[in-house]
Amino acid sequence: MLAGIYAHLRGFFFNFGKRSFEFSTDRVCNVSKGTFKIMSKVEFILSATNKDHYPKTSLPEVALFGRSNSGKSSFVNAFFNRKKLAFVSNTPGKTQSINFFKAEDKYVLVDLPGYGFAQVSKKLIRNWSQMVEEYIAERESLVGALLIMDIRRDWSVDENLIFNWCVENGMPLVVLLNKSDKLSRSQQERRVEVLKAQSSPEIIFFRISALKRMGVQEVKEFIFKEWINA
Ligand SMILES: Nc1nc2c(ncn2[C@@H]2O[C@H](COP(=O)(O)OP(=O)(O)O)[C@@H](O)[C@H]2O)c(=O)[nH]1
Ligand SMILES: [Mg+2]
Repeated sequence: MLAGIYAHLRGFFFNFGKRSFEFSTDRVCNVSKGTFKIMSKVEFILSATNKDHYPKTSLPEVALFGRSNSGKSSFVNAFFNRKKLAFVSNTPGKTQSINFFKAEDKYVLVDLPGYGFAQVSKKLIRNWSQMVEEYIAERESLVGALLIMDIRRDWSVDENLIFNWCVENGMPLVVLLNKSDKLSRSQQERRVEVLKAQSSPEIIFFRISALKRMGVQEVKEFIFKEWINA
């Protein structure tokens, strides 16, 4: 039977119907209905609020931006196939920090603090922009940035600010249009056109659903192919 093949695949996780077997969580695979997907090995490195605390690694880094409630935490969890990895609260008023996650021992996914709380003070907004801008400008190992948005929201001055930081620092930006499950396929396509027109023709858009874990694997493959192994 299928279960017999697990023994020599150290670190693999198989899902057979409702039963699952986990081994060292090194690398995770999913076998269900004939599909076979490789998930991520992940390790939380640390949280930092300024450059003195960034981890001393030489691995390439991919930054993740997102408005609060866009599904950034859900995306991090989907990305690493975990339930509660992105545990750091984004509650307004709480100290925000930059969270570093090592992926596949090959690169680091950097979860930047969320932006766009309606009720936060000017001081918190200033803290956010200083922290994030410092990271973008100072971090030499940064190879690309992901910006996660609710597909139903328009491009705003906040997204434009992030886009401009990326342009100034020569950083490629990819936009992940999350919550695509809320729209029909044709509505999604229409939203991509609208957002392209509102932003810049240079930007690549992915339609994803962190909730349904759709499109996440494609994002990973893109990162690997274009930014890590390039
Ligand atoms: N329908 C749908 N809801 C989502 C999706 N991703 C996140 N959400 C929901 O959006 C809300 C905010 O998600 P969260 O990950 O906490 O967002 P964050 O504030 O950006 O970290 C939660 O209620 C999630 O369940 C998605 O792809 N589809
Ligand atoms: Mg969050």
